[in-house]
Parts: sequence; C-alpha cells; structure tokens
Amino acid sequence: MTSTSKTSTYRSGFVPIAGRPNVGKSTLINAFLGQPVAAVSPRPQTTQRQQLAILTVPDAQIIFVDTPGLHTPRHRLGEQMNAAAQAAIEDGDLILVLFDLTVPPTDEDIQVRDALLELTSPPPMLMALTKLDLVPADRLADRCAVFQALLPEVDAVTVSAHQPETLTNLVDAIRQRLPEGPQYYPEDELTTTYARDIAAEFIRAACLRQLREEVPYCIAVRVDEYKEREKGAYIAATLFVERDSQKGIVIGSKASMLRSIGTMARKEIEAMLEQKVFLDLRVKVMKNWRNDPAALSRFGFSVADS
Ligand SMILES: Nc1nc2c(ncn2[C@@H]2O[C@H](COP(=O)(O)OP(=O)(O)OP(=O)(O)O)[C@@H](O)[C@H]2O)c(=O)[nH]1
Ligand SMILES: [Mg+2]
Repeated sequence: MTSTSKTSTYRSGFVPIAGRPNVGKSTLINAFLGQPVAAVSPRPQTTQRQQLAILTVPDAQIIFVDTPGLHTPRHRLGEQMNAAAQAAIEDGDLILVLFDLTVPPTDEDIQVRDALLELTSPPPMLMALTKLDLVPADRLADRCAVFQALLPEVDAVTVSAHQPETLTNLVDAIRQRLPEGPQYYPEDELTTTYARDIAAEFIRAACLRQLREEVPYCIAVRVDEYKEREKGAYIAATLFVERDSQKGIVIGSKASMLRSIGTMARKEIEAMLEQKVFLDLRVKVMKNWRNDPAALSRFGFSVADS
C-alpha cells in the first residue's frame, strides 16, 4: 500500500483504534499489514491487551494501537481491558474511531462515543465505517448518516478489510492527519509484541471459535515453552480454566475438542511465523482467575487498583 504525493514530508504517529467489541479493529489491523499479527474471532472481547501494529509506507509510519473493545465489564479482567483501551486512546496522535456498518449504532457504540467526548484533551479523530462489503448499496447512505450523526465534527471514511482499495484511501486519510515525525521503527518490524505472546492470543481466539457460550471466556493461555527447532517452532502452552467442569469441555471426548483447538491455532501461528509449528496444549484449573488480582497479574494484565 503506498501513498502518492511527491513533495511530501515524512509523517508518523500512534493511531489507537477505538470501537466496541467485534466491530473489526483487529481484522483491520491485519488487513493493513497484510499479515496476521492480531487475534480475530467472530465473538466479542477477543482482544484483551494493547498491541502495536506498525505500517511503514514510503512517506509515513503509522503505528496502530489495537485495543480491547470498550464494554460494560463483568469481572476485574473486563475492567483491566477497558482501562488498557482507555489509556491507549488518550495517548494517540490520532484516534481511529471504528463503527460497524452492518448494524445500526448499538448501546456500546454510544458508550464509545461518550468515552471519546469525555476525554479532557482529545487527540484529533477520524471515523472509519467498516464491513462495507456486507452492506447492500441501497442501505449505505442511510447507515453512514446515522454513524456520522454520533460524531458530526469528525470526518468519516468507509472501509472493508476485504477491499484493498478502501484500505489505501483510509491510509491516505490517516497520513494527512498525522504530525510530521520520524520513522520510529525499522520498516520490517510489524509489531513489538513477542511472537510467543501472539501465539497465546491465537490459541485463545481458536478457543473462542471452537467453544460455545461462556466457556472460552474462562480460558487464559500461558505459553510454557517456545523453542526454535530444526523442523520448525515447538510451542507448549497451558489453557487455564476456572472450574473442573470446564476442563472436561475444553478437552472433549477422546481429546477431540483440544485437538480441534490445537489444529486451528497451529495453522494461524504457522501463517504468522511463516514456518512449521508443533503445538502441544494442556488444560489446568485455576479457580476464579478472572477476579483474582494475583492471577491476573501472572497472566500479564496490569492490576492497577480500580
Ligand atoms: N465481512 C467482513 N467481516 C469483517 C470485517 N472486519 C471484521 N470482520 C469480522 O468481524 C468479526 C470481528 O472482528 P475482530 O477484528 O475480531 O473485531 P474486534 O473489534 O477486534 O473485536 P474485539 O477484539 O473483541 O474488541 C470477525 O468475524 C471478522 O472476520 C470486514 O471488513 N468485512
Ligand atoms: Mg480485537
């Protein structure tokens, strides 16, 4: 993806993506980079932590910040996720506000809008209306209008993660709104997150796709071993669940569920690492970890008092 102007100054900056869960933040980031670095699933609350995704084009470096979707929390974990999103959003050079064109504004979209309006010194904003590929042409104008009405002062661009030309337009719109600045990261660096941590996120996303209802939300993934071997990467990870009954569900009859999760996650990790991966999963119980500050801290969630 390239930007065109010839006499251009180099621009750079941090661009947090704000939006409710499931709106398509992580998918958009992967589409910008052309490679999977962020975990995606059809279920809400897939992303649990901030993650940088670095897009370097000839005259700009855009450092996207993927954030957990802002939502009404039901656990300490949810509170940490919202706090991480809020902190990323406040610190941006430009906030990319994402709304999903396939449904009218939801209560959570309104919550996102309100959180943005409450910022004491808000950075500039740009609105992206996404999932354009799923909206019938005769619906589009009305849908855009209702989202525009949420933030009337903010320019809006329509986009689809599956339509590269829309991504080019969005990159140009972002670049124009960034300050002059240096190239912060080498151009081949796509993210600052360690591959082993991304692997953990991909395993969790596979759980979200394979398991129903609340069960996958009770899972935390810890990578125990990550080794480069001659034939590929060897990764051993533990899936922590909250109750004994969930352990049985995650393993499944004759370990069939754990195998399905493993196969799905392995393929995604292989696509990210561009090499063969051997994935070894086990399941353990850690009672009520989502409300346990010590456990949350062990899983890498910052536990600021809240
Ligand atoms: N057809 C289509 N589907 C999309 C598009 N963008 C996202 N999706 C789908 O929307 C779902 C949610 O995408 P995510 O990227 O995980 O959403 P998110 O905003 O990161 O969600 P959280 O991490 O839960 O906050 C997935 O099933 C994606 O495949 C798009 O442009 N077109
Ligand atoms: Mg996400």
